[in-house]
Order: sequence, then structure tokens, then C-alpha cells
Amino acid sequence: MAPPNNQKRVKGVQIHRPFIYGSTAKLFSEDNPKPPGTPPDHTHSWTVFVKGVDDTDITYWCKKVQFKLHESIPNPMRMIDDVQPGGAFEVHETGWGEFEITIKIYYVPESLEKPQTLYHHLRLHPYGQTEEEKEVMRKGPDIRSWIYEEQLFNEPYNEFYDILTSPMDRGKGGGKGTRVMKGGMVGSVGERTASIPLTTRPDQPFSRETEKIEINRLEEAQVKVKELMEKFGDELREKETELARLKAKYPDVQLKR
Ligand code: SLL
Repeated sequence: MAPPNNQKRVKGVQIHRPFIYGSTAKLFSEDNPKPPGTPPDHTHSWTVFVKGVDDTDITYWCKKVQFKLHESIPNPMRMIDDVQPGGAFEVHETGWGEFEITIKIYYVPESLEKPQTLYHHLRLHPYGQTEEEKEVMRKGPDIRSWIYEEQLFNEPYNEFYDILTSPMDRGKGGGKGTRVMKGGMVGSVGERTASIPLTTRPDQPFSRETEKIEINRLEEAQVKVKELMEKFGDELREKETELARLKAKYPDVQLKR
């Protein structure tokens, strides 16, 4: 689509902005009582959201978010134009079942970008690959399914590029300079950046630390895969040698395939 003005794309530039989307669900209990008027078959309260990592502002690139809920829920299309005080575009609901939520992200008009769709499976029950993982979740205060994602702006239009990289409005006392921010995030104060916290804290699971752990896990898995490939390669070669030996020994025997 041609832009409605004479803007140009900034060539060779890619800007990424980290964000989180996902859901948090809680079983109704004494600590989480049912709000009055909740249908009797509803068992959980839940929230689906899109927000910045470490609660950083994303509204300079994300204008609004539409959440498409299950058709059994009244008014399933929810357009959220404003962030909550914590900085999240979010929907709170109650219900009894899990389903796929369609999340449509609308960018600020200056971006001249079309909206983008993500899909999120609402989790109400403990999940994971192993019983152990589920058990950890059972003990937790709620069921979280949070995804770290990076929004990539490829060759943004110049006006949007300026918005993406311009200093933040920090109100009184905001200044420039590098310092370690809340949660150990290193960044230039007053600049919109793609930095994420150095360390993990409760409610802020995505950090350089998490990234390092994930990289180690992948590296270990890579070593394991290599070992297994060598092992099976050796076994295969042994079997092929054995087959050749048997074929030479019994030349008249036909192989059944
Ligand atoms: C399915 N997974 O495949 C189920 C659908 C729908 C959940 C789950 C209803 C809430 C309401 C609710 O929790 N729906 O009545 O407001 O069919």
C-alpha cells in the first residue's frame, strides 16, 4: 500500500521492541472470591494482556489492541484503546474453559503499518511437558502463560523512525545519561530502547538472565543431539558391516524387504 504522503522508509534499518503477551488465571477461592453476579459455572478469573517488558511503555508504537474471545462470552470482540496503570492493554474475564484468543495489535498511525495478529491459548490449568513442571505451577499463586516477543519494524518510515528513537517524555526531572534502572536494566535514561532487565524478579521473568539460561539449555541440547547422532551413526555402520559380512557368507539368500 502506498503511503498517503511522501514519507520514505529508512533504508537498511531494523528496530525491535520487546514486549510480552499472554494470560494469567486464578481459580476462585477464599483469596479470590467470585465477583457478585458471576455465573455459577465459572471457575476462574483471568486476564489476557499485551505489555512492555518490565512494564516499559509501548504506547509510542502500539496504539490499541483487539482481543477476540470465545463466542460463548458476551461481546467477544474487545477493543482496548488505553493501557491500564501498569502499562498493559488488557481484558479481565471470568469463565470455565480454555480457548484460543486472537490478539490484534494496531500500530500508531505514523507507522503506516497494518495491524498484526497473534494467537494465544488461554491457560486455566497447570500445564507443562512434565508432571514436575505442572506441580511447580500448582503451587504458584496463579497460572501464567506469558510469551516474550519482539516487535520488528523493518525499514520504518522516517516519521515513525523518529518516534521510535526519540527521547521519552519523562515529565519533571527526566534527563539523559546512562544508569542502571529499576531491575538492573541498563539504558540511556530518556531514550526509547529495546533493553530488557539484566536479572529476573518476581513478575518480571524476562531478562538477560533468562536469556542466558535458555542459551545454555539450547547449547546442552545441541551437544546431546551431536552425541546421539554419533552413537546412532556408529550403530548404523556396525549393522551395515554385519549385513555385508552376512551377504558375503550367504550369497544365495534373498533379503526379504
Ligand atoms: C471448547 N475450550 O473447545 C472450549 C471452549 C469456552 C470457555 C471454552 C464461557 C464464559 C461465559 C467460557 O468460559 N467459555 O459464559 O462467559 O469448546
